[in-house]
Amino acid sequence: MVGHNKKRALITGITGQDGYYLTKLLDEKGYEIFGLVRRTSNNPFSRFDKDIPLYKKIKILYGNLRDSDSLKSTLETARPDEIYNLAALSDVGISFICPSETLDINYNGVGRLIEEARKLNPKVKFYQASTSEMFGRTNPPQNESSPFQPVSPYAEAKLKAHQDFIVGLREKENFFACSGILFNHESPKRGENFVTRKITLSLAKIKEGLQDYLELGNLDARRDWGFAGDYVEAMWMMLQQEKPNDYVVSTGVNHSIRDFVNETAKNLGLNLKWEGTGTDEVAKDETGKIIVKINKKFYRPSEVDDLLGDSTKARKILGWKPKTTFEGLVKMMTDSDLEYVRSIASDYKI
Ligand code: NAP
Ligand code: F7E
Repeated sequence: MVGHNKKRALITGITGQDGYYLTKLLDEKGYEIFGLVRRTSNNPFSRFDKDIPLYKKIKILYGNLRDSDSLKSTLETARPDEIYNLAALSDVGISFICPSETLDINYNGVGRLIEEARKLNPKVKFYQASTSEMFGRTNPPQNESSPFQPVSPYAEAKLKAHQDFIVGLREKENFFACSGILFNHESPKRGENFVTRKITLSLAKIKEGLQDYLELGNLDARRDWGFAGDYVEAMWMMLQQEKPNDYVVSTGVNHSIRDFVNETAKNLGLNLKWEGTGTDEVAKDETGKIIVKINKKFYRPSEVDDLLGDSTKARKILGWKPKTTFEGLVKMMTDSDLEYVRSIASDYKI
């Protein structure tokens, strides 16, 4: 009998950063959790490695947003009350290299999932992982009324999904769908391809003598960085409202990539000094050794320069607010990476 009346949630993208924190939250709230997982050659559950009891609670269903049949059978097994669609090709830089795959997963995939879900249960509640990248070049601060000006295949596909399947079906067909327009959120579980984790991991390796220097692209871009653990709470809150709606989720404070490097370096006791400009800019340590340099390959064909979210609506209606500061976030990520690097250091030093 235990668990008989549990709410059922299906999480796509459960193996990603947000998938981990959302699973943790929904488990604490007593949900029965189903996870859509693509078959890959590597262990897809590395993010759960230190959390085996949590991992064991997930009912894993193999499938892919690119394959309607797999979504149909997943939904028939999971019979979810709530669906959290976190799956995506989420790397903006890679979306310029794979635009068709990006469109197929981030736009068509959302349509496939919603179509199958509504056939089975028209009353299902749907959360869509929308993004501040949809604002693109729009001047900060950005909120729900700001115009969208996407500048990457990633942002274009996410915006089309937001307009056609979330706003469109909600307004025309009364579908319970919410878009979380989330600004960048990070954590020790962030993919190493994203700039924050790349910085904390690389500087921790440099500090421990396992890496010579860090190469980055545009240091001037500004992002409103929050903690993923705080942001998944807003996702859940959206689906608990009486009426579906869209919400910006952000801290309201932004920093440049250079600021992120400086804050990480400060935590590691690396005293960095910046010299030069443009692609010749470098950061050196006290001995004059180059620690950070620019490599043009990390520049994007088009850049989003300045994101700063105004989350007044989420704060007022959902009662949500971020608990983690920029400084707290960087410290959390740096400490975690330093511990990790120290744990592998003996493998490197032969
Ligand atoms: P992430 O760590 O990159 O995770 C992406 C997830 O999507 C992974 O579990 C991945 O599975 C899965 N996936 C990719 N393609 C798939 C497919 N064809 N079928 C099924 N699953 C697929 O991303 P995240 O940072 O957790 O972000 C979660 C969502 O929020 C994404 O939709 C992202 O675009 C969006 N978002 C993120 C942020 C942010 O700052 N983190 C901000 C706004 C919006 P594999 O393990 O198999 O690769
Ligand atoms: O880049 C600059 C880069 O890849 C941030 C995704 O979760 O958040 C994320 O997208 C900035 C950009 O994240 C490097 O040019 C400099 O200006 O960490 P990122 P993103 O593109 O903001 C949004 C909200 C999402 O929705 C996405 O899914 O950093 N940058 N040098 C670099 N970026 C990377 N990755 N690597 C560099 O070496």
